[in-house]
Amino acid sequence: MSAIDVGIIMGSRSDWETMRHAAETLEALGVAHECKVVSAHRTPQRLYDYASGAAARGLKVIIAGAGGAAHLPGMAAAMTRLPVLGVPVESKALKGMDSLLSIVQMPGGIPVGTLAIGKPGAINAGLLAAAILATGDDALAQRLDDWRARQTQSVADTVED
Ligand code: RP5
Repeated sequence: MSAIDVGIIMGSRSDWETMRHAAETLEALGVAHECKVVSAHRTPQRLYDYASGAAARGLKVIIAGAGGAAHLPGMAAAMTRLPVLGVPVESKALKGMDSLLSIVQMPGGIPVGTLAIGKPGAINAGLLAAAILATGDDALAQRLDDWRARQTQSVADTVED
């Protein structure tokens, strides 16, 4: 059984600038994870092997980020019963609207939990993965509560410096 709970996959090395925010969020919460480049169209066999073997390896959640014709999260979700969280990476041509729509518009039957475009989506994918895992992990639940409390405390109630 793997000690890694969350698999972060992305369609290209160029997605890392966005997806590293998911990894950093999981790091801050003490969630064991791995990060891999897995392209649905450039490395289809790698995607098949990764997604179809994920549950047996002990992964519990997959975060998949992709840009443009972002079929990676949906293809991954088709090959595993694990929850798949999709992060639309901002594209040059259409600012990530293409990524968002191609990830969020899954036909009924194979869900992908779709987050916001870019960095906010990557951060929230990390938080949502942690929240899913925290339903069965009291220590992680406490770390997530503490993280949220620190965020609350960091918000000043004044606009003055
Ligand atoms: C997608 O194509 C990737 O997810 C990436 O967002 C986009 C562009 O990839 P590169 O041309 O930068 O490798 O597969």
